[in-house]
Amino acid sequence: MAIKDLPKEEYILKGHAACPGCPITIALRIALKALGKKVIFVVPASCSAVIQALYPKTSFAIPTLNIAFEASAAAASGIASSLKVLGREDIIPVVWAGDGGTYDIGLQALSGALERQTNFIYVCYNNQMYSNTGIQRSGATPYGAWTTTTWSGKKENEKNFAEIVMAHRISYVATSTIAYPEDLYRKMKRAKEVNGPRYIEILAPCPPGWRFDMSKTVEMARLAVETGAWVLYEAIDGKIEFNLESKKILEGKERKPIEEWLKMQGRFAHLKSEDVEKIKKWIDERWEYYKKIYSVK
Ligand SMILES: Cc1ncc(C[n+]2csc(CCOP(=O)(O)OP(=O)(O)O)c2C)c(N)n1
Ligand code: SF4
Repeated sequence: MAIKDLPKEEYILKGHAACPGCPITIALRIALKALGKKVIFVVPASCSAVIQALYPKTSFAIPTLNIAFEASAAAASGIASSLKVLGREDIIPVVWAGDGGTYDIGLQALSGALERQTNFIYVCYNNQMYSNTGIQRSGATPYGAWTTTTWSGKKENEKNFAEIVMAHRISYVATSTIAYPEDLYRKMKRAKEVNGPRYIEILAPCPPGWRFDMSKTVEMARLAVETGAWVLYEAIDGKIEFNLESKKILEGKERKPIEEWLKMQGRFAHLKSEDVEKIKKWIDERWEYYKKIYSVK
């Protein structure tokens, strides 16, 4: 499917309050084209809560519950139960949360909802920091990145969050990014068709937070995949399949040097060569691990 073949319906309207070049609105447009309007969105505190515009106006043409930062998966569980009682399981509760609301503060509620096999879709758009409150580090911030709480660069690596979700043994887990809209659309469609908990994580490069020009959002996301800093895969009933460029890399295509991705971002401008070596090692180790999974068929 080409971009021009995506449904014409728009559920994110003009007049939203996102920064120019914001990856969230790109992701939202594609996701909602796949999901359609029979959804109830649950949005914790985040840029997505702000993007909707100021009450009583909204740019979201879908029912949306804005909820406390830590409570999104719990709220979605309540909605899923209510829809079951009402016999309206054709409507899907969808959590739309940032990485701060997912990797850190929302993890307990998410884990509980996954354990209970809640019938919902959880989407984490991962911009690798807390953007809305002014760029603080999160559990998704990569090693070395500048944020307002890691002035000399973060000292820890990011969590592999999708793998934490997979450990709950749910039917569908996928990673995606806005540079591959057809892949994101397909994964959202697939998630829509499955029952039980479904998790999709979207890498979302944020121009002010990562410090790059707003015209480069899509390029930044594509380069993350081509350099191996981000991996595209889906786990269907626990079996992992790698997708597109990531699959090619596993089959022998050379990754682009990680330096190409790092040097496009002001947040890595201070890195010393030993920091770059640490990042390379971390990424190499991850790919070695993926190779092992991939070769066990
Ligand atoms: C319990 C609680 N702690 C902190 C905050 C302040 N807060 C609001 S939005 C936000 C950042 C959210 O980051 P993330 O989930 O990554 O979404 P993004 O802002 O990147 O879209 C924080 C810390 C809050 N609203 N509630
Ligand atoms: S700070 Fe980043 S994620 Fe938030 S609205 Fe602006 S571009 Fe989007």
